[in-house]
Amino acid sequence: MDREFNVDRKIIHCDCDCFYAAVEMRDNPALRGIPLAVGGRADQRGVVATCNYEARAFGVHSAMSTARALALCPDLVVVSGSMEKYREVSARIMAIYADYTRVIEPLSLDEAYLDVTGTERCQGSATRMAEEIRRRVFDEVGIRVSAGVAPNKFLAKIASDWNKPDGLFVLRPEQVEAFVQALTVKKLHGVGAKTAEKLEHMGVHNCADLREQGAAVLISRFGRFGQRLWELAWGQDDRPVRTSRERKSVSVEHTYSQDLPDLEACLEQLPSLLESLAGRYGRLSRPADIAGAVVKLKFHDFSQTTVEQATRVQAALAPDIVLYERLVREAFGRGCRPVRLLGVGYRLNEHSDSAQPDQLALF
Ligand code: DCP
Ligand code: MG
Repeated sequence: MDREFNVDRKIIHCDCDCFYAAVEMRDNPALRGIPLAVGGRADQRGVVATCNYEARAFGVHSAMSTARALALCPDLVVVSGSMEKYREVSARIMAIYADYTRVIEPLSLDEAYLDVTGTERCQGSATRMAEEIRRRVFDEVGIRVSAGVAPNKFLAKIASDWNKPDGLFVLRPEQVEAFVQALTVKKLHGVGAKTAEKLEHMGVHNCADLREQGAAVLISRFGRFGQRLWELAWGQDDRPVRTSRERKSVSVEHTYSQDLPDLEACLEQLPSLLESLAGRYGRLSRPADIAGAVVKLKFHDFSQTTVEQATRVQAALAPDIVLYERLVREAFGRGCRPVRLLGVGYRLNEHSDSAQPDQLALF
């Protein structure tokens, strides 16, 4: 039993290269080899959902306004996307993954973890499985997938990004230690620009530096996240690949660098939060019915409150701003103090696959 427990897992993380753009280039040869973005129109305050690598060379990236993207790259071709098509392509790719394991955790349309620990295909070699998967997805679906192979999810995800695009990176258990020590903290999940800067000030650049700080210091500086940092610094991540990832909610939250002083300031932040929420909802790997609207609010003293209201929305064209304003008012009224974090979300129906994806006006 103990031996079983200690067995190294074999996790593959697969992530398609510039997914929406790749689908568009696959279907229209005229779009290949030129800078291409999928997104909304500049004259409608649209944003870039993604762009191909030719466009990235100009500094264009996801979530940038299309107007800004065109300023950086005047020859950029912008096409509106089709979520329906991307869902269909995604399903075909996931079906290939299913030939290798039943333990698949999709994270979005173009990204999934596979636990192939017990798989006998390819003589049990996860590296060969990843190679075969990459080849098959290209031959059978026409899309390039980058893959990472490692003993846990955290490392597999970093690995798939390592040689992107069209790359494979394998981290064998015996290579993990050296790799993690040299790994820059910027690659750690949850370490954004702000945390990276804080760590930089502490003289921490890579995971070896993190270890030197010790768990106590990290926890005192970063709270619960410090504990997580400590684990990551040692390359540890025991999270299982969760198969039936029935999502119960989808949400977006933001911690403000300066507290929002009053209710008005909170309400002002709503439109941009709701826009992100709509984007995130649209990218769920499976369509899901919305059962409720949720607002979370953390006051400057870290006390926190959540308000939820059931709604019967089937598929959201856009989040109902009036409803969210009411929820924010109610949440704020419980504390009437400056606010450091504001979050908005949907509660999802657990057993639903009936939402009409094409009703989602993402672009
Ligand atoms: N997406 C989006 N808005 C964002 C980020 C992503 O609509 N802010 C969509 C478009 C992407 C898809 O999700 O094609 C997958 O997201 P990824 O982050 O995996 O980005 P790409 O697959 O486009 O590029 P990469 O090659 O970096 O994986
Ligand atoms: Mg991708």
